[in-house]
Amino acid sequence: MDYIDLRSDTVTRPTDEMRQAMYRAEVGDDVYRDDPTVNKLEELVAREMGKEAALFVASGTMANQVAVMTHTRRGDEIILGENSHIYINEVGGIAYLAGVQTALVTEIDGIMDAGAVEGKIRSENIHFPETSLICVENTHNKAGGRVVPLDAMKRIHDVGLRHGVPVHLDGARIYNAATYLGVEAKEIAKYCDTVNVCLSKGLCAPVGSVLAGSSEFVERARKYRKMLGGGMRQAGIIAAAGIVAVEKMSKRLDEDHENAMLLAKGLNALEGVSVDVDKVQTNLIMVDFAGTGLNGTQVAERLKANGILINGSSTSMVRFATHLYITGNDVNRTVETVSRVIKE
Ligand code: TLP
Repeated sequence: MDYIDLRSDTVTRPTDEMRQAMYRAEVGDDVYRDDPTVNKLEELVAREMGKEAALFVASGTMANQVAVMTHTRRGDEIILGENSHIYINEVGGIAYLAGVQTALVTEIDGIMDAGAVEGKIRSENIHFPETSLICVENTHNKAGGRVVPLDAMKRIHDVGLRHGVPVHLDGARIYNAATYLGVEAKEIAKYCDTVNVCLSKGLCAPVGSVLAGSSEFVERARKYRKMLGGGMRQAGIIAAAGIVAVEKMSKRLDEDHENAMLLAKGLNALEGVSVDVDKVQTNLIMVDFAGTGLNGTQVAERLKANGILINGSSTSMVRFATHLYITGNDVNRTVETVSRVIKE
């Protein structure tokens, strides 16, 4: 059965154009820096982000982890959102790999208050760890794809500048944020020192993320990537799809955002289901099934039996994600099916 797959935008398969590009890709050994397609992708993303250089890595998690390892020393403290992907969803890598501890800031709709961030910066004291990094996430996954506005990004960056602490942006979905704001991605990335850009989410590439920053930073990051086993050889095969992702797929995300809004409105109109429609900005929506008496896993099981996939959850809140392979018809079918299964 061909499912309507709303679990994540990571489920997107490569487009035909990507498969053609992968087939034709010129390749070399990227550990020797000989792979022209990887080099082209890295230059492209560096340019797009307004940074000097970039590094192609296996995943968003690897990009974030390499970034934290490169920015910090063991025993340092980093400031990040208590609902951030780096803190919640990266298997404790920052503790295990980078050996850092965390100072957590509460986000409201994905946004950390700059004053709260500043309040977490450690002063000089024999007892204190050193604050060596601030991490921001835009769009914010757990907040339901919320966009951190440019002025909020700037305020946090200014805090970093005042205290000599770099800012890393988990921009896994930076193109969704840029699409929503109607700006180029570099307008967002200018408020960070380094940025993770995921190619394999809404941009549909099969694999990969790119970590962009200064040339000096990327040189050091390259070594950590190698340490983690991420020195890939003929990686141009996958980088080729990444080039299509950045050049083409980053330009059509407004369709996903429109479908997310349609889905949000459709579901919110159902008895017992609620979505805060005013909060929907990009391709992720948070749906609350509390009024149906079902939890996310129960809804997921019923939908699966009807050809629709969502991630289960022990609470009543479930995230739905739209992407290239979710059409307007799929949205209608999803709303109809949800309306039916919650009454079963
Ligand atoms: N997010 C995945 C899951 O891990 C939750 C998803 O389905 O949304 N930063 C952000 C903001 C992310 O949302 C993700 C993936 C990553 C980093 C990690 O990327 P990958 O999965 O490539 O390691």
